[in-house]
Amino acid sequence: MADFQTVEVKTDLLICGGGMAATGAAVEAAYWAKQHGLKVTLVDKAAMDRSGAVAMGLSAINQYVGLKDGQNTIQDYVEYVRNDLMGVTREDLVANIARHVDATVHLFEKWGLPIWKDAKGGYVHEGRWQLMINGESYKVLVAEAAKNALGMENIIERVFITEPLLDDDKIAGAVGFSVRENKFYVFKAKAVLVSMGGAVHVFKPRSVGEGLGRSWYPPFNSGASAYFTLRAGCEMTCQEVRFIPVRFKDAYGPVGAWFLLFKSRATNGLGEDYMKTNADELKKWSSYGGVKPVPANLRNWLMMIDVMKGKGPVYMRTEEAIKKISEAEQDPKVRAKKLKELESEAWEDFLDMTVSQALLWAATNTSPEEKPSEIAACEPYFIGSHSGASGAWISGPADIQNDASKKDYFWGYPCMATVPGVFCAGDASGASSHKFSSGSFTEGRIAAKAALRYILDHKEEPQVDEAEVAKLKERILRPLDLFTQHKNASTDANINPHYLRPKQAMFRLQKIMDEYAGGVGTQFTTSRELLLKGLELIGMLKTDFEKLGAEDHHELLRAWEMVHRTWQAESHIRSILFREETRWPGYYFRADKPAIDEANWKVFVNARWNPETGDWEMSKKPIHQIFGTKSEGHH
Ligand code: SFD
Ligand code: AMP
Repeated sequence: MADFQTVEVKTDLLICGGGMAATGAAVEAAYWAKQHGLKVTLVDKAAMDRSGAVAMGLSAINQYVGLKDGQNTIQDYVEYVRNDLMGVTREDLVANIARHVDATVHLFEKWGLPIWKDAKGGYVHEGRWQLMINGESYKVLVAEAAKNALGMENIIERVFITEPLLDDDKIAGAVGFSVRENKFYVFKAKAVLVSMGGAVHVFKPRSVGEGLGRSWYPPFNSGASAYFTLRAGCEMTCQEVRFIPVRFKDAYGPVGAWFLLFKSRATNGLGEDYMKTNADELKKWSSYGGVKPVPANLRNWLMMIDVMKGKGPVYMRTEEAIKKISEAEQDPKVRAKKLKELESEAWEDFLDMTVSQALLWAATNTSPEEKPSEIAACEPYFIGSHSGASGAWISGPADIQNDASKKDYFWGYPCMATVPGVFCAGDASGASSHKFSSGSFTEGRIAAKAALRYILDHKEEPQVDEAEVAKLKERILRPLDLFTQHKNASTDANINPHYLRPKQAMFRLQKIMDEYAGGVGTQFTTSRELLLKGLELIGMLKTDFEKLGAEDHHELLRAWEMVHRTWQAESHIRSILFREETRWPGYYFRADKPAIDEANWKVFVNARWNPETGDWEMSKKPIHQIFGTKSEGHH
């Protein structure tokens, strides 16, 4: 067997991941742990300074409620999220983050994040909830805060968390391996905070060939949160709610600044504004078609209708928007200055968070003030923190509930999943969309505080079955052994009867998802029969995973990332299959159930893999409205 030393780490709270939620958790946990003499350990598969979704930086903070300035109320935010997700949201979770998120943003500013200011010293808003930042170093900055709080001696980088460890029906820790050294890690913990992001490259991406690997959400988000919680036996929710963002085509530059800050239109190839020409379609989608802003999936859908009719390409009218703003200035000198300013803001928007979009502009001689740029719907992503909703089913807070919701949504510790001791935040927790970077950090703080409270209430040391650990070690390192043993069986190491390389497994998964589960290649359309066939093929892929081969540490990471992604894929298919309606056209369309069905399906779809039987358990969970709607006044 591959010669890996076993390293045992005993801790109280194990934070898995080093992204926005995990750094928030580290800052908060350090504070409470010091008071109670508890140990907190953070493990990231990469280097925290540039790991996860915010690696490249961001140009906006997308959740800021502005409670103190009376700009908005918590109910306003809850309504916004409820409408955007076509009625499917946990209002207790959304509100809990919304009431704390402003304080997080103020901390970011204190730590040195430059937030744009207007002439009066107020924040410059991109839209109602979004603030503009100079955010190239956003991640470095929050990582620094986490490191200062926790101390480097409690942070382990470049270790890939692979599997949960259980003590009967509660969590006992996790195992993983170093991606640099021959070390296998066994973490024993009283509570584990899962914050390992969402999942990318489950579906075939639009970028193939020379562009392969590019995506909007980062490829390093590879389904670890979903896998970990599923394998621990946690109930999951909204696993059918994928996110398909509209992005600048081919390099995935975000559109928010263009739509909201620059107030740009998007038009089809004939110059028509599809939001206007296709507006009648909105009436088909219950009351959600009439809300403002139009839900993200419906905005996608109105655009896709034109694409399917052959009315593409679709353009972001950057030249028109810039002209309109600069021409509002009467003085030619002021106008020229404004034009320069807008031009540099446009480039910075991409340079702050999607550098390759700026490169693509340069490479295609695109000056945004002169010509429009193509936009397109991306491949589907799993991201509980943006406009998707997939993740673990977690307890809400005690105090934001009504009688009915308290029964279904509260089991003692905010952010705790249905398996005792497992806490989730950011992309890892479901049904609380629109947290983004600031809300994920905030949820990490909430989860960490609750996890430490749980540890104080449950002091017993976790019992770990050492025989089980030995088995896991053998299984996790097996791809290295398989490769070493058999690599000379053929002349090309990629084509070998004894093993499958992770990249080949990736192509197979992506082809299955694209063709059977509604990817780009099928215009996001699927049906019961297609899904059933997809499930059969996923089953075979999972069998073949026993034969994954890996040449080195890095490829071992790739191998396990594929296993993780595939579990996300399977729970997605099972959840779309279970929900017999089309609720989010523009995210996916069930051709055999083409309408929304408020009477039967205004519910959460939950999925659980039973670790004892290996069976999947699907269920409906009620949606409780805790906050009112504007017309009824505030509750
Ligand atoms: O414009 C393991 N996001 C935006 N949020 C904003 O607030 N403003 C924006 O401008 C945003 N935009 C945006 C965004 C993301 C991206 C990629 C782009 C643009 C191009 C969204 C936020 O970034 C997102 O909501 C949060 O980052 C989510 O936080 P979290 O913690 O759930 O995920 P993470 O930050 O990616 O961190 C994941 C961590 O887990 C590690 N990890 N560690 C150990 N073992 C394993 N097996 C692991 N697997 C993963 C990762 O290394 C990482 O540290 S805009 O488009 O809307
Ligand atoms: P994006 O760059 O698309 O991720 O958008 C950033 C933020 O702006 C997110 O909160 C989006 O939900 C929001 N947003 C983007 N486009 C629009 C739009 N056309 N109308 C309303 N909100 C939008």
